[in-house]
Amino acid sequence: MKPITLITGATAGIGKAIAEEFAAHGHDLILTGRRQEKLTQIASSLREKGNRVLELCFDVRNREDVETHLGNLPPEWQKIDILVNNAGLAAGREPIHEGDPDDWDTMIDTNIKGLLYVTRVIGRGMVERQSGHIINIGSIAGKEIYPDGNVYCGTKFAVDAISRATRIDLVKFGIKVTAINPGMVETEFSMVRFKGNEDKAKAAYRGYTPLYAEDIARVAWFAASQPPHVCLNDITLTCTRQADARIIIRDE
Ligand code: NDP
Ligand code: 8X3
Repeated sequence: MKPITLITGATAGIGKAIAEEFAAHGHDLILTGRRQEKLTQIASSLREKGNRVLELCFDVRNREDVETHLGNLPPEWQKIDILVNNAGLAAGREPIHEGDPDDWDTMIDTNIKGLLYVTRVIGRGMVERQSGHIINIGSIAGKEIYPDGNVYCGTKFAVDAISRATRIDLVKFGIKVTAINPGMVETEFSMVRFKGNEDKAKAAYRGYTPLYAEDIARVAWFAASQPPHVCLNDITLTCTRQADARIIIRDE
């Protein structure tokens, strides 16, 4: 039996790149996201390369859907070795008094509550089997705050805390928990954050070479491929031009 990896938010960006990386290393994959068309495209291209793929289209914010889809997996897909909690987003970037509460709800419901719903269902099976690895995609925004990052940073600080707490709860079952905290990665992230404003989205990556989704995927694979007695707990990475959550050296 090949190892099974479940990746949330695998229709784009970091999740898609992790799917491709783990597929290249022979894993069977459960891929989730809300966009069925994208899921089908990615799953088909991986199947063409010989990987077994299960596509599940649902919104991680919907607890019932999470439990229905992930709590009733076909028997051959139930023994999940690695869970990558990647689905997430930033919505808006404004000072706190100008923020849109609907954006706050979206970020809190996706980045925190969605991650919790998925972890609870998949974690139960890992506990029963006394093995597994949970990889949470946090952010540098979960290590340091920056101007107008308020609620997004709050959700990623929560991911940082939840990752550490999950490790404490599950260590006795032999389950690894790794948090990967990237700085700026060029994906659909900024188009989503700035609600389709291409100028603002492009400006986020202008004048320097940011991280790419494949860089995060390589690091995720590095964490996943350590021997059983080694757990990489917490990895923060940035592109070389980025020093922390605020300082990026851009060309003039
Ligand atoms: P993308 O926008 O490219 O991808 C986000 C993925 O999350 C998509 O597959 C999307 O799928 C999925 N997603 C979003 N909301 C939901 C939802 N409610 N239910 C299910 N899936 C959802 O962004 P990234 O790849 O950059 O982001 C991935 C993760 O990495 C996020 O957690 C983000 O916070 C984090 N991150 C990103 C950084 C960056 O600079 N890009 C840096 C640090 C961390 P669909 O739309 O099909 O549902
Ligand atoms: C995404 C990176 O710096 O925009 O988590 O918050 S940042």
